[in-house]
Amino acid sequence: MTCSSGVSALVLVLGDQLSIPLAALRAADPAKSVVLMAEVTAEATYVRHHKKKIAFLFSAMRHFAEALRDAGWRVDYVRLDDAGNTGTLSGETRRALARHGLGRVIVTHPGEWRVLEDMRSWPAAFGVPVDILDDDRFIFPLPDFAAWAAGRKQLRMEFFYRDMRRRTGLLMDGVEPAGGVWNFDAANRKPAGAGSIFPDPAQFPPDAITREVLDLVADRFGEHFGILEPFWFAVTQAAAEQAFEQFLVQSLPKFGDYQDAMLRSQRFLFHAVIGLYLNAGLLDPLSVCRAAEAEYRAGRAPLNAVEGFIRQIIGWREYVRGFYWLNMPGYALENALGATRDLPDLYWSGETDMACLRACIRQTAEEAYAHHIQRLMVTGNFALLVGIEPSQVHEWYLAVYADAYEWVELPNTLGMSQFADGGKLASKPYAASGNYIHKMSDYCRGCAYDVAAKTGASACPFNYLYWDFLVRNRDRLGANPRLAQSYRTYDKLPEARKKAIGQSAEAFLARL
Ligand code: FAD
Ligand code: DLZ
Ligand code: SF4
Repeated sequence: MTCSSGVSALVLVLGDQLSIPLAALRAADPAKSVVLMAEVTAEATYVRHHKKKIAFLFSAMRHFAEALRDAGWRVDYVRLDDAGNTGTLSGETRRALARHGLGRVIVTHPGEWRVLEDMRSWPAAFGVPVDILDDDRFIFPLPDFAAWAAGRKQLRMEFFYRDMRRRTGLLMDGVEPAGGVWNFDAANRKPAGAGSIFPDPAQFPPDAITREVLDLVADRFGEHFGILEPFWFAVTQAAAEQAFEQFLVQSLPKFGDYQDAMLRSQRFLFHAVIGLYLNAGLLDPLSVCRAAEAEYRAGRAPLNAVEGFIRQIIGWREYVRGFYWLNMPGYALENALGATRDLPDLYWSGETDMACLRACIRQTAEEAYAHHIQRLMVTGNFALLVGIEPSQVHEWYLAVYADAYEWVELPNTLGMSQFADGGKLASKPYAASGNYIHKMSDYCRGCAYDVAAKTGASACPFNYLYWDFLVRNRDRLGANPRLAQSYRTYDKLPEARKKAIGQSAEAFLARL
């Protein structure tokens, strides 16, 4: 994975590598090299990505190509509808090598196993060396993650996170964590109160480049999930930085407070809505963490908020990336709970009388965004309880969110949300009854079901599906100490209630 500096090469920049200091760009000589960027059907359709996600990436790619040209690079940009476009990354790389007579490819480590495997076949297929350089936009190199994981019986994010705090010096006072504790999550569980005012994330009207891309996406991917317009995402580094600055001022001070809350009229609450920018390379993870820490040090944001935000990025984000590469390719196939149900059509149509699911799916269609608890405790929780095959759940999450790439989406979906890895990532399944959703949201008020009712046709389905899930998976989950209390509670229920739970679940699942 090394490369002599400043060489002449074809530098391939992928759609989620839109960072000027990218490893592959640093390694090549701009005077003797050509940058290849290619819009290809295969990447837009291997899962049928949300229209807004494709539009965001194509527009950001086109803007990035301009920025590279301004920085002195020769850029060969292949548009989706260019004559001769082969529709694949390998096809476009092969064509570009021939077009420019170059004898080497340099690329930064891709975010997906599938793409890496493909690239590994290129030296033989193209007859030129292909240098795949470490992606040092991530803070923790992959070999270090493998070393960190080696010999540990169980991997847990919290210990990784503490090492990351020490490694980066973020929120450290000498060798001690700022404020004396590592994690302030206990302060971060407030349900959203009536009257709270939540700012919208920064929104940007489409410019001429984006307008052209929107027309292309409407024309070519009209059948894909999601609503294309209004489109307001940032598509340049400068605009993404502006969106982040706005978050720092407007929302960071309250970031922790309502992190787990859900409101039908407020889609973003105090979340940053920067996942799509970080993952495409328009924002740098370490820089955003340093900027957040500066807000705390200047007294403009409290420690619980800043610690919670930084933990998501140097903790969860880095952790799931290391975890993905450590466990692939087998991880994508795991199905520890033996779930076999097909993904119900309601995940695409949003047509259901369950108000929480309807709201989260509609929001996903409109924004290509839902925040973590909507993903985990509504759509994810439902898929877990009714036993949808994890690979189908994975495909859905990978397709519908603008920030979704397999390295981050797969561990979150398969591991955290569906417990399909049997507990490698999470210590217990995130299964919950309607009571949790009721406590953290205002969805239940407008629902056809009664969240207080436990069984029967009008009862909230989450209530009986929760128990049915535990009963169905007793042989796999019964020994989990974190579920012991739930199993004890179930066992103490009157037999008539247990029977009603089974009957309600059976009737619901048959209708599904
Ligand atoms: P905020 O809540 O404001 O958090 C700030 C940043 O922290 C995020 O932008 C993100 O970069 C990082 N972060 C927060 N939580 C996580 C996490 N669990 N894992 C990794 N990074 C995290 N995140 C993705 O970036 N891409 C995905 O495809 C994705 N799929 C998910 C699927 C499921 C089933 C679940 C439960 C979570 C998934 N997440 C994914 C994690 C999380 O939901 C999103 O990162 C977050 O909602 C993005 O919105 P935000 O930028 O407003 O985040
Ligand atoms: C997601 C995506 C889409 C929709 N289109 C392209 C594309 O046309 N060209 C490209 O280089 N990359 C695209 N991407 C991002 C890739 O899918 C991503 O680089 C890999 O999945 C690795 O993370
Ligand atoms: Fe969702 Fe149940 Fe509440 Fe309806 S009652 S919104 S199904 S949690």
